[in-house]
Formats: sequence, structure tokens, C-alpha cells
Amino acid sequence: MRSLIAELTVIAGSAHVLSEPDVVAGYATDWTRRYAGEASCVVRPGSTEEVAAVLRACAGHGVPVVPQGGNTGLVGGSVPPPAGWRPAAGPAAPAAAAAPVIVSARRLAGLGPVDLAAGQVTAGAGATISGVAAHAAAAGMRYGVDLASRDSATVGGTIATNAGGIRTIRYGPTRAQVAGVTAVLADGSVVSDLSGLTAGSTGYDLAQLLTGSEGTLAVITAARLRLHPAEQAGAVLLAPAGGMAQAVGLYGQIRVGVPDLLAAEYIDGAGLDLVCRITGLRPPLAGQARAYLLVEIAGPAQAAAGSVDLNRLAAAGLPDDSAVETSERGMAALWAYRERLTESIAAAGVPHKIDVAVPVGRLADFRAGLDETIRDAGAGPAEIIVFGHIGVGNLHVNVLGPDPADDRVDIAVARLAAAHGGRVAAEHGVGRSKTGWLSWSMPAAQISAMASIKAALDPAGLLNPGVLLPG
Ligand code: 2HG
Ligand code: ZN
Repeated sequence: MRSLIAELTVIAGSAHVLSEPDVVAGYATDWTRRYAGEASCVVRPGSTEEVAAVLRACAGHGVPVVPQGGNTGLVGGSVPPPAGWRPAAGPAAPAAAAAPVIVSARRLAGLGPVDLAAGQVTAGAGATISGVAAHAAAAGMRYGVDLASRDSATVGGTIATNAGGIRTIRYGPTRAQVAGVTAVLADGSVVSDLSGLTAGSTGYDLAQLLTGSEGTLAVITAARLRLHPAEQAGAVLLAPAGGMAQAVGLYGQIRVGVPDLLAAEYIDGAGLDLVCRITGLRPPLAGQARAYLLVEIAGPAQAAAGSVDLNRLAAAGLPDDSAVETSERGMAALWAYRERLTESIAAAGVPHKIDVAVPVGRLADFRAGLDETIRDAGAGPAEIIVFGHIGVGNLHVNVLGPDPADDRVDIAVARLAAAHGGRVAAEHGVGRSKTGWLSWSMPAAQISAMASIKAALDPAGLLNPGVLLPG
């Protein structure tokens, strides 16, 4: 390992090879604190060429690589496996020569000029989502992916997980924003197409293949991203609902009656109560509800905020006791109840986080069966908080109480989602936590095709071992 570290130091410079145990531990522990692994060191290359040299060096020594962006992942995909981990193929499978090297993309944070005519920009993998958004906004454009972790989450990390976020109903997930990437393969070779060309039929689309591949096929170093014309929010509303069924029904009415929805989010009553308790925010409505629907509506393109036709909302069946805000400040205040959920839950304990997708038409049944499913998992008393991107059927089930190491609750919830025709991972990725669950919502032939792709591009299994695919 010492000779690999010496090589990495020559490549990236001593300031960018970190091997102090405390510092390395910070990179090797994920945001949830549920996943902490062992790494030999952290290297922070400053260019694609340096990433390529790092990967060549690691491959030469048989040492695995864990690519990392903002380390805001929630399923263990951005951190190495724990000490002593071996591929699932069993004791006969060769152990790696040493614990993985974490390759941090944080220094690859450059942003190219916004191309207004193409509606695109080139961004380094380490650029944050808020950085890209501000850069696009300065040119009158908008980046379509937005999420609460925007100040830390990176372009590379969000591509690796195909992150969704709060604007998926409007612009689609990250996959829809990716027009090309530069990436380094396991052997150090570089593949790159940042031309932004959408016309072309020249074989496999590597950028799309790498989107959602969770660092198992290549290390992404830059991306060509699609941008959208800036759209101003005209109103944000928070409506009480009797439960998920009513929230879905109201969302449907608003969707049909009011054009240009920018976001539609669901929050359990318990979640909103928790946010108020932890943050000290005052309850937004006079009474308490079992569930809430938050919707953001675009104002007419050239108009200032506040120009949304509120009559249309009334016609769509918006309850009278809903909050409707049209000022910048008021809209931000309503968003806070949604945006501060994750931090509030983390302040209350180490949660089980199960990110699932369920067809919108099945959300009510899924939610109706959830509490019993969690109780029957037998992991003890549980505080259940469900929220998420209702318009695309992406729910975040957070469970406080059961031991973080006991995954019976996680398994039960994921199986319930699969039983409702859903997916066991929606936008956080499969990571380390869900590899064994893929077959619940994906045919065996598809998993085997993914394994073939992995074997072809990373035959030694050096890239993010133990993530996405079992073994
Ligand atoms: C969100 O939608 C994120 O806010 C985090 O995907 C979800 O904390 C979570 O479970
Ligand atoms: Zn989310």
C-alpha cells in the first residue's frame, strides 16, 4: 500500500492524498451514519488525466476504488465496505490487495460557459447542484434537478444514482438532463463525449449507461447537462389531506385543472409535526392533518410571482383551510416544512431510510398497508414518517426506533413496494444496502445482463465493489 500511496502522491500532489485515519474516516462514513467502511486513503485528483492515472495505479496494485462526490448518499454507495468484506461469491473469491482508495471528485468542480442556443452546460463531476443551478440562473436558465442536499450533492454523484428530487414531475430525473459525460474506465482509459449532440445513432449510449451505474462501471469526471428556460414559481400551496388516498386524489385534480406544476410533494402528518418539534417552526395550518400535499405552480413566463389564478385552485377542490403563498418569502416558508424533513429526522435518531417507487395509482394501498407491515417486521416500536415526490410515485419511508443494524423493517417495506408493482430503489440508488433486493422488482435476465456489462467493463471488479450488484 505504501508504494501505491507514493504513486498517488506523485499523480495528485501530497496535499491531495489524505491518509490520516480521522480524515479518511470522515470520507468513509456516509451521511446516515449507518454505513462506515475502511479505506486505505483518499485521493482528490484535479483533472480527468489525474483520475485516469489514479485508476491505472490502483488497477496495477489490485486495489479497489470507491468514487465519491458530495457523500450525501443514503444507501452506502459512496463509502467503502467494512473491514474484512469479501465479494458475495464466497470465501474462495479473492480478497482485494488492500482496502479501497476513495477517489473524491470535489476538486473537479469547474463550470463551462452556458450555451444558450443548445440549452446546455459542461460541468465538472464535483460541481455542486446549487453551483450548477446558480450558474444556469445567471444566464436565465434552470437546471432541472433540485434536491434538499443541493449545496453538497454533486453532478457526478447525482448522475451515478440518477437522482430525482423535487422537480422530476417537470423536467424528469437526472437521466433526462445528461447529454454526455467524460468518464474513466477501470483500466484508466478515458471515454468522453461532451459534444451535446442529440442527433446521432452510433451505437451504445455510454452516458446513459453510466447514469445510475453508481460508480461500478467508471468514474465520471465531467458531464454535458441540459438546461431549461428559467421558470418562476407563482404559488406554493400546502393542503391538508385525510391520508395518502386524499392527497393523491387532490394532486390529480390540481394536475388536471392547473397547468405548469413545478413540484408536488407528499408529507405524512407525523413528519410535519416532527419538523415543527425539531426546528421550532410554527405549524403552518390552524389544524393538524393526517397528511399534507405541497404543490408549486409556475407563474406565467414573463409575469412576476403572484400571478397564479387562484380560482383554478378552488375549482380543483383545494380545501379552504389550505395555505397558499405567492410571495418569495411565503413560498420559501412553506417549502421549509418539506425541505427540513431529512435533517429533522436525523436529529431525532438514526433512521431506516427506504426510498421506493410505487405506481401513483397504488400509493394509497401501499401507504394503507405500511404501518402494519412495519409492525409485523418484528423489529420493535417504530416511529414512521413517509414523505416524497408524489407526482412520480417516489416515497421516502423513514423509520425511527428499530436498531439501525436490524434490516427487517427495510426488507419488509421494500417487499411491500415490490408487491405493489413498485421498485426497491427510486432515486437514492441501490448502494450497499439493497443489492440483495434487486430481484424483487427486476427480472433475473435483466440483472444478469447488468452483471455481464459489469464484467466486461470492470473484469477485476475494482470499481465500487459490493455496490449495486451482489458479488
Ligand atoms: C428528499 O427527497 C431526499 O428530501 C431525502 O431524497 C429523502 O431523507 C430522505 O429519506
Ligand atoms: Zn427525494
